Amino acid sequence: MGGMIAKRDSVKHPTPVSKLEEEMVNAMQRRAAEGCSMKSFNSLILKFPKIDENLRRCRSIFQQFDEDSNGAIDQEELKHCFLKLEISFTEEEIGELFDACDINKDMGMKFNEFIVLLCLVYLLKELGSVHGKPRMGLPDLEATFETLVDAFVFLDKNKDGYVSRNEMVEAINETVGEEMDWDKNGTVTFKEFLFAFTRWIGIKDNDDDEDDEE
Ligand SMILES: [Ca+2]
Ligand SMILES: [Ca+2]
Ligand SMILES: [Ca+2]
Repeated sequence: MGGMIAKRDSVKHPTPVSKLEEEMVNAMQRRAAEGCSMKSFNSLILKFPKIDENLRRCRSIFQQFDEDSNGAIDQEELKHCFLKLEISFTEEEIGELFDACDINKDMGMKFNEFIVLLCLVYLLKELGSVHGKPRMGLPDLEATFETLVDAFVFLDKNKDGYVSRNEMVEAINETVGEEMDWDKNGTVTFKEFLFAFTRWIGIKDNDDDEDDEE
């Protein structure tokens, strides 16, 4: 068990199961050291519509790289994809990324797996590029990835590069406590729930006279 200082989480530090996971954890810890601009779980939820829109738009990128249009990007197609985006990976790194993101193990990147893969690339290729500048030439998508990385850093309270179940529960507790329970009496009524929901999907209190596009 060992004499570790008491942490917020009682669980032991997970050990990375692969080199890729270790790189991901290191990248997240670096990002955590730089700080996080997300202030609440609620502010993340407020961004869901935008995230949704940008990720869906990514389908045309997917189709472009699915050269034989069979609905999946294979390893050869992925190599061409990185070439086109001017992202340099070794053969071995491409293989690792592919394996890690081929979640259903059918030897192809389906659209959802491809999104995961691109976001990992975004995270891992941060070193050696200027912070905040597009590094894949896909500014909208990269802004979305940045939000997702930021969200993860926000959730990872003890900054170990993993979001534990406790950290997730803590974030939800804060959201329920501070964002949904308006009268702070410890419970959320259906009315409060609905009200929070309108905010989450982006409906503001003055939606009618709003002409500024974000
Ligand atoms: Ca294909
Ligand atoms: Ca797959
Ligand atoms: Ca953590």
